[in-house]
Amino acid sequence: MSSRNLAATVAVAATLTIAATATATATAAPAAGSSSPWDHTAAGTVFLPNPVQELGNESLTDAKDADYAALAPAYHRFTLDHLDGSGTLTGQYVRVKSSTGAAAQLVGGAFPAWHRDVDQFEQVMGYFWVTTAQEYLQHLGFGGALRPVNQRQIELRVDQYGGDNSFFRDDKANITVGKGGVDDAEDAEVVVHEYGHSVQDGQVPGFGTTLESGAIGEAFGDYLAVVVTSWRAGTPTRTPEACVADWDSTSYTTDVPHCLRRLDRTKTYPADVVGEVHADGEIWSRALWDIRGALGDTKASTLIVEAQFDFAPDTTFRAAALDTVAAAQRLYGSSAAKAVTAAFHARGIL
Ligand SMILES: [Ca+2]
Ligand SMILES: [Ca+2]
Ligand SMILES: [Ca+2]
Ligand SMILES: [Zn+2]
Repeated sequence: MSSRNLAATVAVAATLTIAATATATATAAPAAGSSSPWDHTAAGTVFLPNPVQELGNESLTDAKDADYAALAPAYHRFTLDHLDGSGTLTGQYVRVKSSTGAAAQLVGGAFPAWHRDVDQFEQVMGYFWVTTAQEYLQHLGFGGALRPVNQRQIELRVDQYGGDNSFFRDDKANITVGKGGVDDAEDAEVVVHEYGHSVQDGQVPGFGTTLESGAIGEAFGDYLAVVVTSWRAGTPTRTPEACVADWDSTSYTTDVPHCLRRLDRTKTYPADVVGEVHADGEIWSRALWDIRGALGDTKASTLIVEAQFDFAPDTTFRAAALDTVAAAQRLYGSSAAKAVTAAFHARGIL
């Protein structure tokens, strides 16, 4: 049980929670040398990554899912790729299902310029940002010089479920994004956070069975949310880059800037452990943030993801930190390994 608003008392059902069970099925990639069935593209309208972050306007509110003038500059036409050519949001890395509205369909070769007051907008957001997250991993070399990471077709459901709640169910390679407060899929950082759980499950089936491994899962989702959105939309200039889910969190936070969580808090281990995966994840995510600060985005994310292949499903902070140092050493040598060690040392983990 956990509230997204870490300052709040227990009010909301578990949010951004994970439930680890069985392995998901993989979808076969097209055979090498054959023309890909996933090479279709179409324009769609998205937030990049959310209106609060882009516009720097912390007073934007959900307003019951209304589309209003202050949001207008946050809509962007962008190309959706890796589509299958069916005219729906079905692609190589994600297929979108909705239980709250009709499935998005191409009209004249493009997805209409839906805004946030219609369900299809969230479907397009879910498709775009899951695919973008996989493209980020590929740009790091995963699936090229490095082994593939989570190159399977997951299902993303837009659902009324549970109010303000999104979660990843690895028994079905399934992400569900809820519609409480600001609809979760209207904030790319919520979508990518959930995809982070899928990534870890793809690397280590059933990952995150204990408090510390679960906290690592939450932390990695937050880290991935920030690095993927900065990669695609540019480093934010009007909100702190370390702030996760600036828009979704307007529904349940009062502090400005609105953040679900941050990567740059000063929590240390074990003093700040509270026994809740999201809160304790801020210990781990700060270490990831510092690694990125020391080594840059590409090296940091590459070694962080590469290390995760070695994590046990019930890993501890310490064991996972040692795996991460070892990955840094293998990929980039001693000075990188030292920087990673320093980041975990600063958190009290090593
Ligand atoms: Ca909406
Ligand atoms: Ca929400
Ligand atoms: Ca953000
Ligand atoms: Zn989560």
